[in-house]
Amino acid sequence: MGAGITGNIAVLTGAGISKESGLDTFRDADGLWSKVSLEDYATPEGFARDPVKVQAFYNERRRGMAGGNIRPNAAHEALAKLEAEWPGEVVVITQNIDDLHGRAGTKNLIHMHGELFKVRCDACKAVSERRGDVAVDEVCGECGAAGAMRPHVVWFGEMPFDMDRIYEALDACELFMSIGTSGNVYPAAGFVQHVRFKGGIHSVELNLEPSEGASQFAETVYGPATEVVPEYVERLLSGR
Ligand code: BJW
Repeated sequence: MGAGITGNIAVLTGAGISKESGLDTFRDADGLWSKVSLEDYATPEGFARDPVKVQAFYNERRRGMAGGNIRPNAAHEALAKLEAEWPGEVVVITQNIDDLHGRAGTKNLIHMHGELFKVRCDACKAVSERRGDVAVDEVCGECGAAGAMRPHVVWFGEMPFDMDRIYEALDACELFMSIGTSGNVYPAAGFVQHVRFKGGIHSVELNLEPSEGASQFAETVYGPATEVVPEYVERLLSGR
């Protein structure tokens, strides 16, 4: 149980927290990787082979998210409430590229796998906001390079963002919560081991089912995120 915890909290989230908002996970039976190949759509090599196909995939996901039907759910809202009311620091480290934590009100937020609503120029590395489609031959507004724009996301083989800040937050926390992630993808999958080895940090997994790393957590709670996350947050805030 989280009772007795008063210090900082580090929260890792994955696709499962956004599932009940209407977004696909990756590795569930109906997940994205059951529909498209991750080698083709989530690697720099796949992008180099067929940029038209990969840009179209991200354009479609961007349009879906911008459409107005995808909203933060009770789990995103509970984490924003935790940050607002908790006496210590709460940092949310999300693997998700959606904007649902931010829209729910989370401010101390790290998008370790990037953001769907941002694009990056591979030539000058400038990052810019983007709600609409990216054209394959688009010219960068910063440096003028043509055809160098890409989604500002982290593909396999690329370094996730803000790793120094993430390990600082993990080292400084008293509670590590992992929510809605299957524990298949590193380095995020290794965070629970990191806090275990450090010692003195309570860890809890909140997921629909046991993840790959479930046995490494001190506590596990299984159920839909919209139920288990608000309940767990209320317990923390009431000190139970
Ligand atoms: C619910 C729910 C509900 C459902 N309520 N729960 C061999 C060994 C070890 C590592 C490697 C290796 N070979 C290569 C690597 C490294 C590689 C890796 O991990 N590969 C593995 C496949 C083995 N990793 C990388 O390349 C990363 N970079 C890297 O390692 O750099 C070097 C480095 C070294 C040291 C330190 C730092 C860096 C980059 C990984 C990039 C991942 N990119 C993607 C795509 C992002 C863009 C996009 O979205 O299109 O990120 S892949 C995809 O997987 C996405 C996700 O963020 C990520 C994780 O998925 P997630 O969130 O866990 O989703 P699912 O679907 O797997 O799970 C959902 C869970 O929710 C399930 O458990 C459900 O049960 C649950 N759920 N409904 C609660 N309602």
